[in-house]
Amino acid sequence: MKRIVTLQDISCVGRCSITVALPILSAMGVECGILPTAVLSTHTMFKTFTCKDLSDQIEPIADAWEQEGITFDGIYTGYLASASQCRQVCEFFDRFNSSDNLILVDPAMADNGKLYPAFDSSFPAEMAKVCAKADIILPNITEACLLTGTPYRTEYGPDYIAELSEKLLQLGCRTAAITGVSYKPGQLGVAYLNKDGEKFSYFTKWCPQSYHGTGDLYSSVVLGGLMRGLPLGDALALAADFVVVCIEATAVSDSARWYGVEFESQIPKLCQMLADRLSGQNS
Ligand code: PXL
Repeated sequence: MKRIVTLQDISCVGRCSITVALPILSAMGVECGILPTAVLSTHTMFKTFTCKDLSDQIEPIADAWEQEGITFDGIYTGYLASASQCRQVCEFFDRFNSSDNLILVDPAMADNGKLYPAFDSSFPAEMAKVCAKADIILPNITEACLLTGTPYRTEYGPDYIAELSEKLLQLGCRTAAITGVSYKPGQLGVAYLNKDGEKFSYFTKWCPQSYHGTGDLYSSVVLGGLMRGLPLGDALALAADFVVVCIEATAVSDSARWYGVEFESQIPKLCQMLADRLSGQNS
């Protein structure tokens, strides 16, 4: 079984970061180690929240893992709380990266043209250094703009996404997959470009509802798919399809959008969708 480690916060309530990554990766048959970077009462979209920074734990935990000879097939980062935490994560990559493991970075810091409230305008430059070390990055369009200093647009065509992708690769990552891309009303999807010039895009239906934490759900499913041996395009498509399933399941309840999506009831479906993609690959 593949073992990954995810470096993100624990938001105790609100279905994001580690409380999404852990159950999703477990369900997909991947051992999920965690390195919690902070503990919050909820994510930062709730009006009131507490936050205990755990930056001082990153190095001793990494030291202990190194002494134990613990290795990871994948290293996955999401929301990071500060510029200095970005630097610590870069050091962690340097220590635990190897020729046959995969670094996936979800630069979770912004959406709808705006940085999350906890960050100031100097933060994207620090996150860009984390992205530089990744095999795959998964920014949404807002994050791609902030990482590359590109003006954010809500109306665009494939040329804009191609320009953003090229600029993201210039940061140093091997593959840039931009999420939340839409060229036609009613469609939403993902588009990637890699260093070899290979391109791929996949679209599913656009859902009118929007919930917190769907980016974290998306990235966790992508990594699970990759660790189970799916090609990147299949992993991105599986994740897109599963997010739609979860949004639709949530939309029938009256759960507030900041509580995230009800992925729990859909885990059997995820296992089936993964099995279908894996068997399609073998046939
Ligand atoms: O879903 C991204 C995320 C993760 N963790 C925390 C957050 C957010 C987004 O706002 O606040 C603490």
